[in-house]
Amino acid sequence: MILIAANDNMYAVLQSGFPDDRRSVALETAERSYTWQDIESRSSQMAAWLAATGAPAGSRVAVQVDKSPEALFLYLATLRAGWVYLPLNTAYHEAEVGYFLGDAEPAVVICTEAARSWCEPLARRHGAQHVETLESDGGGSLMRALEGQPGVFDTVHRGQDDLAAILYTSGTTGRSKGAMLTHGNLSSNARTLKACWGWRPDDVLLHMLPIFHVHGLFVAAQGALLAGARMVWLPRLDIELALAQLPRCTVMMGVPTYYVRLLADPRFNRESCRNMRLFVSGSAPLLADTFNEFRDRTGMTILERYGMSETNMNTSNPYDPARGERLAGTVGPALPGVAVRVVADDDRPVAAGQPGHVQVRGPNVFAGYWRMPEKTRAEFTADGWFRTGDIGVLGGPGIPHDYLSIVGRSKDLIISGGYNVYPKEIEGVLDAMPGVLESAVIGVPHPDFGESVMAVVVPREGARLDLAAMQARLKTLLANFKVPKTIVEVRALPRNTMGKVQKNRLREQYASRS
Ligand code: MCA
Ligand code: AMP
Repeated sequence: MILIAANDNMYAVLQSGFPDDRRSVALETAERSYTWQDIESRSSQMAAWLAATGAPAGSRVAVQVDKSPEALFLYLATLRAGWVYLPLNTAYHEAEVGYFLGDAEPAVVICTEAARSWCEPLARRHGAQHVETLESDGGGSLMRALEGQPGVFDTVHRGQDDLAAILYTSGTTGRSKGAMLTHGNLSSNARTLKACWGWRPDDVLLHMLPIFHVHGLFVAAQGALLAGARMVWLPRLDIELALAQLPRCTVMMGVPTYYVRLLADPRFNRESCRNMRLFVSGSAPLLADTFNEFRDRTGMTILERYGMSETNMNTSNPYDPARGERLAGTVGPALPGVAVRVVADDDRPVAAGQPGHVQVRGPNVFAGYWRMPEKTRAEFTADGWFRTGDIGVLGGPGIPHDYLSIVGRSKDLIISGGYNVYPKEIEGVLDAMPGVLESAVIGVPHPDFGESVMAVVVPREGARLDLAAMQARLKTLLANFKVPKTIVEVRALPRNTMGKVQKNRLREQYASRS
């Protein structure tokens, strides 16, 4: 008897959820609809093209393009070909992209027509053999290159531990790290979320998130694909379009800013949500005020969950009321199969209700940082727990003992509108500017983005700083969400007796300066 091992390729896993009738609609944009057959045949053509480049399975495809159905098919094609997907935020500038390409050495780079003039030479310099373009309307040289490629493709066999994607997350040292996610990481989390959040084939997901991050790609899009559910595919958060589409949708996911902006529109009400069964929030803390206002306005309770690029989703407030209440300010219990603990500096669990470092373990936890074995070792305990860098509490007054609340971060990180900004990176750029002696970058409360980036700079002796010119210069060097919304000049930074800058004092001082 010949035993054929199941294919653990994430595409094969997703495909197991596709409806039998491949002629039904999978995804719709304002312009057109795409069937499940379109997904199969388009991803086949792209996978066949990747395979025809001759680069071996495991090669990287770096993608910095605007959101489109074709961009999603490209991700699926990468899985099918057994390659590794490397999505990049469209806000990144040349210097930022250059770092990623140099580190990941992709064989193929896909960019926009507008970026080709700088991206192609950069990609070639770092060894890419193929650079093609993809536009938001589905045009571009990639689509022309697909002509003649077959509409069927045998998805390459991959094991649980084979790499599926690398997601770059900035680091507290200022150097970005590539989190290596395996097919097993992605499939275990997608299956768990499908069961926990009750995904159904008749769901309709309102998809407005970007697809270069875990939230929009793995949690939202893969959730719908695995359920065989339809997606209403919007290029970005657009409240006008959201209000028009919501009444026919059942599920929506967003970072807290999405809910803040929906609530800011008086037309958003119970009627808008008449078919909705699930609103998910994550990537940043959801304020209790937003949670409560949302409940009052719509009669629905946002489900907040907690995840990371390195781990996908770790915890979730319950979907099923029989399993417990959704509580404001908490991110709920660990997902089935995922273990969460809160520990002191010595890695021993703290008492219930006490704050400590959040650590996680499970099939969702990544395989390590790309080409950074030492950094990887440092982020895991001897017994295999991943150090998230978040400070949390399990339980507490009136909160079930297994519910986690994120109460702070041990990593110096700002989350602005769901995007992570590492102060160290911005400080490095500021400190290199003429006339700057030193700087401190902090997060301050912001009504729309939750937190926003602010810089406090100290001039060199006798130097005069032009703060507006510095901000303009930063805009050319850094992705827009990293650029400080405010820059202030001071004579000295507050320091403790060890000489360390006291960012908490700056945060208190500037708390109202968003
Ligand atoms: C845009 N701007 C921002 C941000 N986005 N500033 C600070 N923070 C931001 N997030 C700036 C632009 O530079 C511009 O400034 C001005 O705001 C308007 O830009 P625009 O592009 O029009 O903004 P927008 O389209 O309204 O975008 C805001 C947004 C977007 C909708 C909140 O940032 C977004 O979709 N965020 C979602 C991020 C996300 O998916 N995160 C998941 C990460 P100027 O006028 O000066 O040029 S995954 C994750 O964290 C983990 C795993 C998890 O748990 O999910
Ligand atoms: P990223 O590096 O983009 O994957 O961001 C992961 C970080 O986002 C986590 O380590 C947390 O600090 C934060 N985060 C994600 N979800 C939540 C949430 N629901 N509440 C608070 N912080 C969150």
